[in-house]
Amino acid sequence: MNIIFRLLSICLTLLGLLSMVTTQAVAEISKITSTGAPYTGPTSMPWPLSASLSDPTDRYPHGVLGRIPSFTTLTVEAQICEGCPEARVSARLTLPAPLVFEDVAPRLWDITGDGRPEIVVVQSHENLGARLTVWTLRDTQEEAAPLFRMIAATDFIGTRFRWLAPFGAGDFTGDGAIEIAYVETPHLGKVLRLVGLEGDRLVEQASLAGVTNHRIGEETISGTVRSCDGRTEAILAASDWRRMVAVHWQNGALSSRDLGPLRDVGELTRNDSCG
Ligand SMILES: [Ca+2]
Repeated sequence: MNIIFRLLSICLTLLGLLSMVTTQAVAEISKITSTGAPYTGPTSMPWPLSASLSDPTDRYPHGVLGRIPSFTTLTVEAQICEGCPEARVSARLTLPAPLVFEDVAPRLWDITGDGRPEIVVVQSHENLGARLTVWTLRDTQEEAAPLFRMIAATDFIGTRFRWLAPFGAGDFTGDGAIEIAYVETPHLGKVLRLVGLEGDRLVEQASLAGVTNHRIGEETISGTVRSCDGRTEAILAASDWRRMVAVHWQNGALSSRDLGPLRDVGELTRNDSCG
């Protein structure tokens, strides 16, 4: 009898340890499942094709995105390698509390500069508000390997119900590295921030106050990053939404110029031709 109790106790302890490991791991990784025949070619770095959010939750009821709720699941469809006609895979990542995805949609942007897209998405913490995260899919050669990896993130803003709105990426500072552009607290502080990859962090390279790209209830994020005469610039609304401005890097800082009255919010996204 005593031996049975001991065995039971050992089993329960092992189960407990296993569930702790699983809970910790779920935030960062997710198993990839193949929907086609196994790919046996020379390369197996997944190439992201599309990304979406699903599994709405009401545990972070911020509600600034109109009918778009917070989500717990990120799904990325990918090819096993660039140009492979088949062997598509679908990777899913589900966030545990206190984290959610709070975004209009994930973006496929190349942040590392190697041509392969990363996944850029806003994540929010129930007590600390939003942060920007960048994800990649890992090599699938390791059998049943977890495939999502967060390669970098900003700090959380630090306060519940504070959000940020990414709208583009490009080499603003001319050093060859890519910066992601977002407006932090577009309804309150209205600060443009450019962040670049430094190790496993997104580090601020420049900022400018007095611009914005989202109003409470809108289900899209406005603003454009464009390249004109070799110069990368951001098109945004002035903080009062009456003027349109272009922001570019000049003499070691961000500088803005007026582009005229803003009649329609759609102009901020359509304005991707130079002039
Ligand atoms: Ca890349």
